Amino acid sequence: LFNLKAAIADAIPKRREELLRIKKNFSDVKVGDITVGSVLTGMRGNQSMYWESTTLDPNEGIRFHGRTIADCQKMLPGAPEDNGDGEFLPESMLWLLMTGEIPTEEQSRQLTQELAERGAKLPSHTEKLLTSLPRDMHPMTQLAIALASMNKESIFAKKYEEGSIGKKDYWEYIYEDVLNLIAVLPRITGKIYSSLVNDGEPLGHFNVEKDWSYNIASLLGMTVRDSVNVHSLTKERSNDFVNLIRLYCGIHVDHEGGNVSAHTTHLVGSALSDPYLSYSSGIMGLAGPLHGLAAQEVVRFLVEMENDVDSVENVKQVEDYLWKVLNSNRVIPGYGHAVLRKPDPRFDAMLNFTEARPQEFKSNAKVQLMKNLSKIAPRVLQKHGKTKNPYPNVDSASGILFHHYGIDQLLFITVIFGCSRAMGPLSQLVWDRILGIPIERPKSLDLSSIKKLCKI
Ligand code: CMX
Repeated sequence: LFNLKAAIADAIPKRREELLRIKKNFSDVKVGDITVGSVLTGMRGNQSMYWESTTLDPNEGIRFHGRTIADCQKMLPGAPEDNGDGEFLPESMLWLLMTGEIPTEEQSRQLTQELAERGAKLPSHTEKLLTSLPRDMHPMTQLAIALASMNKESIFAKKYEEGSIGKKDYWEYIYEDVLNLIAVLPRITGKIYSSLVNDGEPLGHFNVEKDWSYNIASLLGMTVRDSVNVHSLTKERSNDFVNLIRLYCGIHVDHEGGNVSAHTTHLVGSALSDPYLSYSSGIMGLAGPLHGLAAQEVVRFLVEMENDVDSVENVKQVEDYLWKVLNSNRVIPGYGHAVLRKPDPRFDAMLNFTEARPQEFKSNAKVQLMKNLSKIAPRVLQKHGKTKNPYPNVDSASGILFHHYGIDQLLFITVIFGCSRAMGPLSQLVWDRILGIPIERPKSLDLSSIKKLCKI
């Protein structure tokens, strides 16, 4: 089974049968209690969504079909040219998310090639639309617009409109849209970035022989072979950047179902909006500063703080800076989490990337500040006494590493997050349709119903 679609088709009967059996025999089993507290505080702790591929343990962090980041780094295939030395490919992760199985080298290679072929061209209307957008429109808004415009390409939407498909077949067309959407993300990303820094002129070439992350890097002008080479990276640094994209995109794919971008994609998709509309909505959620936009906010924060302190080693000044932020009722971006209660293992993975390259990062004061902060900020936040999790989340490390290699358009950074996050929620969308998960429609409560429940 070299082809991803065939591998999914192979997994379907057992999964459908399992879910059906549980639905039929165990629907009355209680999952937990919903309290007035959870109704009034963003549904915290309310276990009420089905999610196929990832789960988040408050203490241990994310697992992808039960596998930790370290497991994935050991098991998932990387790019053939790296001979086992590079990071695993996000394509390998996509296979794992979709099938629950670790792909073979051949399967990973085949999926890489399939995505490159599907992504070679951006629809001309989307390209034109992106060209026409104001240069100072936020890059995340541009991404959401580009994705929504591709609804015109949706195979699922066309088939549905024709009335030619039955419920059991929906997934096949959703799958086609999902793969086409993921495939075209390097092109959209490159186009948005070139508008910001190169007057819309391409910064690099799309290479059908190469993997998805390589093409993102190339279209950002960061590879030696295929780019116009605006950043003038050496071959070694360029390879490192490609591997940074692979690592970043490999581990940001999903964080179980309840986070804003994943939940939004799933919710909008449950109305049978096609994957382009669904993920465009997810991107709009990712663009919020308490969620994905924290990636951008952290870089801005580090840049500003570095300017403000005499030295990034000056613990007292860094603490004072943090207190100034907290006392003005702002959050410390990159810290805290709604579910996690320990340091984010995705943060550790990003940190390990820098620690494997001490020469590269040792003279970057902002990277040093990011590392120092991960020790100082938890103490300050604990003293502040509000945050349930005072530790760094993934966003506290990631953006500054892109910045280090020359991606200095701060507002752009979350777009790379948007490339990665497509993989988890859109894999779920395929399985939502396979399993016939119905339209999502929780019940809301008004104040008088809550008062009645509280007997007040
Ligand atoms: N700095 C300052 N205060 C913080 C804080 C932080 N980093 N994290 C939480 N708090 C505050 C909350 O604002 C809340 O204050 P109020 O009681 O005044 O409303 C209080 O501590 C309790 O919050 P919590 O239960 O610990 O956290 P929530 O589940 O409400 O929020 C999150 C989670 C991530 C939104 C919050 O920690 C935050 O704002 N962090 C900074 C932004 C950030 O890094 N977001 C990225 C998260 C990862 C991602 O989704 O990409």
